[in-house]
Amino acid sequence: MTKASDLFVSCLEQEGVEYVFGVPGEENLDFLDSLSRSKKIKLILTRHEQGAGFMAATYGRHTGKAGVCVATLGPGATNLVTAAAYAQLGGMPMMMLTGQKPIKSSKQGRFQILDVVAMMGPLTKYTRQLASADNIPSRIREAFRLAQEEKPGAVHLEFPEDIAHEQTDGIPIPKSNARRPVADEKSIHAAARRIEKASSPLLVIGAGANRTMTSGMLSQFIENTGIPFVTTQLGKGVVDELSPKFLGCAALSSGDFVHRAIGAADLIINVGHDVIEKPPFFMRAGGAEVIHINFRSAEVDPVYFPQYEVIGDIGNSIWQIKETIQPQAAWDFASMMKARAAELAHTARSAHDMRFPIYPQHLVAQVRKAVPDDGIICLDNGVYKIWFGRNYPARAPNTVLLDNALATMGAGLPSAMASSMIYPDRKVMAICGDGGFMMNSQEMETAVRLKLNITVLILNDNSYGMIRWKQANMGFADWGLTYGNPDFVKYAESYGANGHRVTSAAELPGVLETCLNSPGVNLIEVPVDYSDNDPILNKEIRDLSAAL
Ligand SMILES: Cc1ncc(C[n+]2csc(CCOP(=O)(O)OP(=O)(O)O)c2C)c(N)n1
Ligand SMILES: [Mg+2]
Repeated sequence: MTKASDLFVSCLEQEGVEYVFGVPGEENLDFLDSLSRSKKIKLILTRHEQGAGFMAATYGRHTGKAGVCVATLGPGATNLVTAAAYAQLGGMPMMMLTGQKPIKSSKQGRFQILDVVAMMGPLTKYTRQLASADNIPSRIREAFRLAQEEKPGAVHLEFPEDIAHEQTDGIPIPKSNARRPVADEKSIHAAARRIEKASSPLLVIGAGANRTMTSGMLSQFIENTGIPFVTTQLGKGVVDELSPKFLGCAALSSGDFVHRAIGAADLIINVGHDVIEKPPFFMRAGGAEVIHINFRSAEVDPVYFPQYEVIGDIGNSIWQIKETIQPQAAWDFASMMKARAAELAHTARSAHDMRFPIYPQHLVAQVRKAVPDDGIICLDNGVYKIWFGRNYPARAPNTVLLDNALATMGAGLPSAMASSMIYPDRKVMAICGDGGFMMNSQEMETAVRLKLNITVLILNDNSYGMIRWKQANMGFADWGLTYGNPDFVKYAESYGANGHRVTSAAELPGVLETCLNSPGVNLIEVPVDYSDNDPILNKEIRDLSAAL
């Protein structure tokens, strides 16, 4: 016989779990004790459950294996809610474990008790209470299977205190090696023939294409056929964006050069489209036709009704189409290429803007120069996400981690921390607004304690800049969105991190270089001026691309 919490940990080991991130409570103490004896799994204690959840989700995003986080009942579980939504909407496999009072007999009334299983319902693919120790192996296997299967997402198990110290003769259930189904030949041929017939085909790469096997297949497809590509924000980096075939990332909703390029296509090969992202294009009657290539069939929408669908493993579908397609001399990409050339010329003009506080265009250019191609930047959520999405060429998958699904603030620092744990030999940078950073800044202590090597760049505009910009766009008065900040240099130092403040545009490259090459946690505060948002993002880009 085995103690239930020991069996739980053995099942996690069987799933290949390396870390459990979290903030345990009294109701998790049996689990914690069992975990202390594991030789394979490390506990990563955080300072807030949200930080643990964001780290676990990011672990899932990088590895494809569910990241695990633990919290207590009630308040611990409610603190995990945003991270659950982040993983669920963003397609990141994550398993949440929460404790609960004894379910068979409890003498504490309803103190701290919430129906956590029900609360997690809309936020997960699977949420269950472990009501018997005998069910632990099957529930855990099922939770991991669902978290990791397309579309990956969040799952939740509640492990009540009395069940945790039951005895059971259960044993872990081994993982099966199920393969994903592949698309059938007829749909492959229909797609290939349609692409051959097109005048100006274009590839759009979205969130679902960001999978290990897909990246190589898509790169080969583009190389062999010469068909250009654009990406959504979550498709960034799936294919090298310094490729001459890259036409841009749809970071703005409309009116950008990239939309001009999309408008020049008569056929869109839409790979890994996920409706959770703002659509990079809207279908209309008589407009460009669409081939939907995905793990699942297209969700019905008034602006999305693809004429062709290739359903099955995306990497395999792309490979199969590549094998049968005949690239056509008649394909015409001239208008698309013109839009891209105009965009590159426009971006280059402002890359060396030396005004201070820093302008975002200059900042993006300098960060790109400082970060190696395999370096990872993890963006929090604010105005700069648009500038990085548009202007930062990602060269490899998962080198730009951003959240264009839940688009939550507060994930920048935890996702950089998890990235650095998984890839200790790569340069990792969190890029946060002053608002987003402060939402989980307490994890600086965790980062220092774990001896992580990360750089945390904070863009200081003393405000919720993104909302202030939208407020101005909508013609409202500038009101209610500014605040004060701590002295970020002293703040960093109080955690045992290194603090730097950039005081001129010329200083930025040197400070970036120093921080990226120094061990430990390095924080850089950069004052930022967002006054170009309106003239450039709202006007200049629209006018220039409309005039093409
Ligand atoms: C958790 C959360 N709360 C609120 C928002 C709405 N929101 C989006 S961007 C933003 C402001 C971000 O401010 P900051 O982090 O300072 O970045 P900035 O835009 O100023 O560069 C807010 C409040 C959100 N996305 N997530
Ligand atoms: Mg700000």
